[in-house]
Amino acid sequence: MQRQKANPHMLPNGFYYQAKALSAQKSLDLFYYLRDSLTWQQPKTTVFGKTNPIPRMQCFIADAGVRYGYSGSTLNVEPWPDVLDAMRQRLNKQFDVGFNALLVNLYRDGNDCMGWHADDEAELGYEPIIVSISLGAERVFKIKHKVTKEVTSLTLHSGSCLVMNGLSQQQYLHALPKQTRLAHPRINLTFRTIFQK
Ligand SMILES: O=C(O)CCC(=O)C(=O)O
Repeated sequence: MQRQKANPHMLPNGFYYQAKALSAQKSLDLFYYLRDSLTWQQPKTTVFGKTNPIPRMQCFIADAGVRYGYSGSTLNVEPWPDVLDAMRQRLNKQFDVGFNALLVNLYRDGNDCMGWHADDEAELGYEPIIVSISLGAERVFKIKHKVTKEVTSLTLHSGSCLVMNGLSQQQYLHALPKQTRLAHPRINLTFRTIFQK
């Protein structure tokens, strides 16, 4: 398997990275506000017949009536806090989309992680646009081509914005691996459009 460290300007097709989408102070303020005010859940998933809590905390925020089945569990839906509603409205204008949902992940330290997956659920549509904002500790994000298995690594900085669109979910998997020596927490916001069945 080939590996390469990404130049953020040379990411695989469908991935775009902006390191400083939010200022350092705004990112920090938002991190603490969300950590302390959101209602966090730790859903369970079943893999190969074994049921375990996922290795991170989550909060799913969405418009009324929007549901999201995620790895076999349905998340409770929380209303939009003003600060995140304002952010989604800015992003809706910037990307000319209509985000109606936001999945928030809290990685308490480097033991929390997300395994290889693609956000390719039918309710996200064929070529979804997902905007991912990082707050707090820097983490390594990995992108793997489904056929060639080539892996690209990208460091996600606090205040950064990663956009995944086009065929990114069809052609690639992505993951946030453990970094066991990391003691600091991180919050990730992924704005999505969910089409109800
Ligand atoms: O925390 C991250 O940056 C990864 C989030 C992610 O992969 C997802 O929400 O699908």
